[in-house]
Amino acid sequence: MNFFKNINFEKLTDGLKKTKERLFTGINETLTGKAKLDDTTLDELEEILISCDIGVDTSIEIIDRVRQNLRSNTDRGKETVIDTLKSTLEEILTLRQTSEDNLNKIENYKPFVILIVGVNGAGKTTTIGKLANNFKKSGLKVLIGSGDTFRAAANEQLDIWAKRAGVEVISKHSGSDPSSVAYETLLQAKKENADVVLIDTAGRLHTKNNLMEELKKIRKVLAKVLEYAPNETYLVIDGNTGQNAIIQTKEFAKYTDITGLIITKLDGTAKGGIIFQITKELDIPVKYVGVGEGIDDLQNFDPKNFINALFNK
Ligand SMILES: Nc1nc2c(ncn2[C@@H]2O[C@H](COP(=O)(O)OP(=O)(O)OP(=O)(O)O)[C@@H](O)[C@H]2O)c(=O)[nH]1
Ligand SMILES: [Mg+2]
Repeated sequence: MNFFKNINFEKLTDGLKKTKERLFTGINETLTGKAKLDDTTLDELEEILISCDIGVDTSIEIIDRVRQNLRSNTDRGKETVIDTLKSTLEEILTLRQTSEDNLNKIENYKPFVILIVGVNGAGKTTTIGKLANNFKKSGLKVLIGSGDTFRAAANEQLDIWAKRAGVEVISKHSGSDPSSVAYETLLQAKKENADVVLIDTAGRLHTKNNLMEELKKIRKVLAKVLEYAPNETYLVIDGNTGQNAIIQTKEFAKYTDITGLIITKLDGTAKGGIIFQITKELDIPVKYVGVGEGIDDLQNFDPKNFINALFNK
């Protein structure tokens, strides 16, 4: 089956506008009118990378590789430098991408279960609405479990997204045990023969042990109904988080096996370079990127496309 992949180059370019302005415009201006590529220019490029939150170590490594790659090249003009930089950046974004596409796995499990976790306000609920919409476009039957029983308005917010996507939600009154919502959602999904289950969870600080332990319980309960569940656990990270994104991911990974990352709100930040640091430092693939608040604004992450959008003139 050919699943719908949300890849829209124009929207991605538009969504990454702020980071692009800082990165591409900065690089372009630095290289314009330079007769030769000297160390000062390379240092300036490094500064630009760092200013986009690519991280000091990663930025130094990128510029070192560019320097190396250009050493044997007689053409060190602006276009060549930009092309070298682009391919080096793409190499980094491709580091954690596996050839196995999670979409293809969906056909082998019924239902395919995705647990969504992350700190408060990262964009979990919004992302679930967008994911539901994307899966629905593939003709899949989607069921959402409203596992955020902590915040009073959580059910309502999820209901609105589910309506937009045209899918069903299983919820309980606030204060219920989130594990019991997860349990009932899976039972219902089996009964209704659903293809994909998305489980929302309450935002939790990675430093709060009891809340992190709760995630373990949710997973245990899911596995009671379907021994393979969850198939995926996605950690949602706000693209504005900066360095803390690395710490958050490491902490969540201690409690639950994180199989993929979703970086949201890239449209609101000039520091979208965090995605390079994340792929460099963490052995977890980025699966999706959020580039807006609309239902169509969650795109499948594709390194080449991402780089081209960042360098699109
Ligand atoms: N611009 C933009 N805003 C986003 C994106 N993703 C989420 N948001 C906004 O971020 C805010 C928080 O989103 P939620 O989905 O409620 O976040 P959450 O992680 O579920 O929050 P809690 O359940 O309270 O922990 C909302 O105002 C969303 O519209 C995105 O990709 N771009
Ligand atoms: Mg939420």
